Amino acid sequence: MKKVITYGTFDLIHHGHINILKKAKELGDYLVVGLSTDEFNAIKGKGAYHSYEERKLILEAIKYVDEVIPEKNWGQKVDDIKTHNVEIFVMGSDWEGKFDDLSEFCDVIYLPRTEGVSTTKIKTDLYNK
Ligand code: C2G
Repeated sequence: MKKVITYGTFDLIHHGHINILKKAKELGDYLVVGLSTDEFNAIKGKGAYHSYEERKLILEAIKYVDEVIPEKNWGQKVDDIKTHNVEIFVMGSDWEGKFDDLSEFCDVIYLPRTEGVSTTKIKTDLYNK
């Protein structure tokens, strides 16, 4: 079984998130998502509208997602890759190059971001309606 992992906040799930989850799953047989906890989001400087538990429930309902684990810090990725026997690490192209050090442990693949959508844009557009 080829296991894939990706990480993120996945707040206010939109088609950009679905696209990368779909493409990540297509690279293997099993997709693990490292979901940023509320505490880690604070460290990332990202406030999420939905709580970790709510974002986890939504992700687990997505057919491409096989398992959700908490992302608590920047440094856990190597342990996660080893613990979960991950062969492929995937992130959107906005992270291009940032995780190349993980190539010692698994394949590192950056996939094109979906243009024109982001959680921030959704919030802004709704606010300005
Ligand atoms: N994404 C995308 N297209 C968009 C928006 C997001 O492909 N229009 C991708 C991002 O590139 C990322 C994933 O969706 O791979 C999740 O995005 P966020 O929830 O914004 O996650 P982020 O804040 O980038 O956190 O340790 C890594 C971090 O946890 C990543």
